[in-house]
Amino acid sequence: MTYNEYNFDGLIGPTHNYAGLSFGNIASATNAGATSNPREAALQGLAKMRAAMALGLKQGFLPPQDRPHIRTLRALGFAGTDRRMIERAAETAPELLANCYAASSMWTANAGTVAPSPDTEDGKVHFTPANLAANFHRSIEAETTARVLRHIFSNEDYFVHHPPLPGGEHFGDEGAANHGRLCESHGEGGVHLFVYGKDGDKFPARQKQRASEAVARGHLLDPEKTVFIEQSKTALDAGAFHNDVVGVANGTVLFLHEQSFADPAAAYAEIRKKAPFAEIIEAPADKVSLEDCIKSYLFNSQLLTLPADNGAEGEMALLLPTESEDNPRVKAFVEETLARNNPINRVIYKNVRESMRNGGGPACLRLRVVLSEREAAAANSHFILDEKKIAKLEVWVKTHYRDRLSPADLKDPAFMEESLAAMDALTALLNMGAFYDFQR
Ligand code: SUG
Repeated sequence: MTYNEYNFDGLIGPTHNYAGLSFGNIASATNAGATSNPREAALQGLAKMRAAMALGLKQGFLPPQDRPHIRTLRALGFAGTDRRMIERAAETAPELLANCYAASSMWTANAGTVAPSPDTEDGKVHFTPANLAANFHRSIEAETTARVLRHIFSNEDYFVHHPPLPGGEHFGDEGAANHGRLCESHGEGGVHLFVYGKDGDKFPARQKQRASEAVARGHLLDPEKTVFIEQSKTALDAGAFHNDVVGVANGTVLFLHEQSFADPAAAYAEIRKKAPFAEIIEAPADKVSLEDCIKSYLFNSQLLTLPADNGAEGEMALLLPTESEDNPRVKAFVEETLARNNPINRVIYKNVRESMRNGGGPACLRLRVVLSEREAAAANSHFILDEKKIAKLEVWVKTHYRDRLSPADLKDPAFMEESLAAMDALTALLNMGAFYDFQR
């Protein structure tokens, strides 16, 4: 049986804006109040998906969520018609309105954690949507994310869906952004790395240890094949609000900054014991500082195993944001990594600047799902891309999206109607029925 990694990218929604909602995420804070370009954001995202497909890789997507989230506004005490609620929220609680408008479901690395079937005791693919309890605007995503994942992976013979973890911040879970899998090939049993944090001096840790443990338990992973690692507070306080800002795992390779983990020697020893094939490639701080990592998103790269017919067996490519190319120290380190004897042999720089300005790089924009051919055939094909489907999504974006959006525009009820009309058109395009809360 052949297994492939599918990257499910978030299709960026029509309300993409810069509201400065994420404490500890430096890009989000720096760009608060700036004017965004939702149209360009979505097209940049689709161009990245196309670039991965051009490498011969499998590509899927998760649809955006319905924003503004009217049901949340109602739950917060706003009443009357939808238009009236927007007006009242704009007048009395503009910050709540901004939270209900966030297009943050685009960062599907935070949609949930996935365990592929070769690793689970029951031989099924397990999904746990992230509760994203650390930030209000993100916590709104969990329920719809759960619905999306069940919609795409509906066949119970192959897929198991757990609910988001209970308990809010006590079990704060940010999904695959703090999770990696090492394996000799996608279809062989893997070793799961779960990275959690403890609050730093400046910034709070979003991923809790007991949340990581609960997800591993629910996914029926072998404790001999799981490693729980504490993130370093230095990295957290430098702005690594998710571990995928300072490291990425793929296949046999763990590619990371030397200051990622609280106790790197102990973590590497356990990784090497459980995954003897692991190759750890570290960036030393004297070549690339944490600050450089966080500005350039060097480690928020997609590390992709190229298919056998498009590269030597086991060869890997790094798909990086153009910010990494623009930083001379980071670019030099990438070139040095390519030149060294390791599986990383190719680099592709893509412009995802609209997402980067909210702290989301290439790896944030994708959820990895390893599927056998049979499992892939059981998934909803509307969400697995080919050139024709990408082109249709581009037309949809060009028809419905604005090319300028400022936080003040969110106050206009006409923008709500415009955004929800776009979502109505998308559900028709993807044959989703009355899917979103505003349609029910
Ligand atoms: O959760 N930014 C997101 C970025 C998520 C990046 N994901 C990964 N590292 N995997 C966040 O902080 C900013 C929204 C705003 O400020 O308008 C935001 O939600």
